[in-house]
Amino acid sequence: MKEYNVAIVGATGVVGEEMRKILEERNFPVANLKLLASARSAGRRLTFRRTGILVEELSAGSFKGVDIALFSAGATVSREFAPLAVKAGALVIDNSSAFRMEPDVPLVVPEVNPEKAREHKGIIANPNCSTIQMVMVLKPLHARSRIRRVVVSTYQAVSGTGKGAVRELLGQSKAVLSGEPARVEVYPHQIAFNLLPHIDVFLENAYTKEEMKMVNETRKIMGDSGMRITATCVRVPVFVSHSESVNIETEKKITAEEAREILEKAPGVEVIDDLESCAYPLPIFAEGKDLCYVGRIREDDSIENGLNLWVVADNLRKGAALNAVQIAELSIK
Ligand code: 3JN
Repeated sequence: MKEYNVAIVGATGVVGEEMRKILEERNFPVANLKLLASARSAGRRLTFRRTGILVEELSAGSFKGVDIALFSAGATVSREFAPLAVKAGALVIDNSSAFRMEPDVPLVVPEVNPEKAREHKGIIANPNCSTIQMVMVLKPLHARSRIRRVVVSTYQAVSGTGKGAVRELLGQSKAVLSGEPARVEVYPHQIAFNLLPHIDVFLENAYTKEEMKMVNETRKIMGDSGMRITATCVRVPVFVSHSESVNIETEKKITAEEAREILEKAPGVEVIDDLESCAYPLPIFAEGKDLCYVGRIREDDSIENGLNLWVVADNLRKGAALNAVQIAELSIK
C-alpha cells in the first residue's frame, strides 16, 4: 500500500493533537509524520505510533516532500502557509475559515458531499464544527424532501476555543466552588456556571461570525443557495461536544417516525431517542466518539411541515480532526 508523508500544522493545539491520535487510530498510511507549530511550541516531543516526534517550527520551507498537510492553526496561518504547501506539492486539508467560501475550494463532509473532494485545486476546506454535525442530519432528510428553512441554536463546548478556554472553565469552576473570584481572560465574561450568546466576533448585521459561518457553509455543502437558515450560537460551560437544537421546515411532510427511519440509516449518524428511558444525546456521552447523535425527534406542530431535532457530536473529532482525516482518506482512495 502506498504511504504518504503527512504534516500537521498546529500540532500542539487541541485539534492538532486529535488529528495525530486519529491518524494513528485509523491506521492512515503515514510514511513520515511532520509536526509543525509556532516557535513557542517547537522543540516539544510528541508520540506517534510509540515513537517520539520533535515538533518543528512552521516555516516557508516546512512542506518539502509533504504529500498531505492538515492545517489546524487558525485562518491567519492558513492564509499565509497553505498556498506555500500547495506550491510544494502537498494537498492541504484546512480546518480554518480561510478558504471555506472560495468558489474553487471544496467544502467537504465525507458522508454528505464526498464527490466535491475530487474538484480540489490543492486545498480542501473542513467546515466549521457546528456546521458539520448539523449537515450530517440535514442531508438525509433533505434527500427525502427539500428543506426550506432551518432555525438552529447551538450549545458549544469551550474546547472549540482551544486549550486556554478549557483551562479557564476549569479554573473558574474551582474558584467559584471555593468562594473565590473567577478570573476572566479568554471570554468577555465568566463562562463557569454561565453561558454566553457570543461566539467569534459580531458582524454589522448583529449576528456573530460563527452564526454566519453556519448559514453560508450549510448552503454551500447542501448545494442549495436558497435554503433559509438562521442561527444563534451560544458558548456553554461544557468541555467537549457541541449540542444543537435544530428546527426544520420541509417542502413535503416528513413525520417524526419517517425522520427516525431516515436518520437510523444515515451514515455516521446514530439515533438515541427513547423517552421512556430518558435516552437522548448528551455531550458527555458523545465525547471521544466518532458519530453524530440525534434524538428528541418530534414534529413541530406550529407549522405545516416542521421537525425538531437535538444533535450532539464531539466538536474536536467529527467537528474537526476526524472530518479532516476522513477527507484525507477520500483523497487517497
Ligand atoms: O468556537 C467554536 O466552538 C468553534 C471555533 C471555530 C473557530 C475558531 C477560531 C477561528 C474557527 C472556525 O473553525 O471557523 C476559526 C476560523 O477558522 O475562522
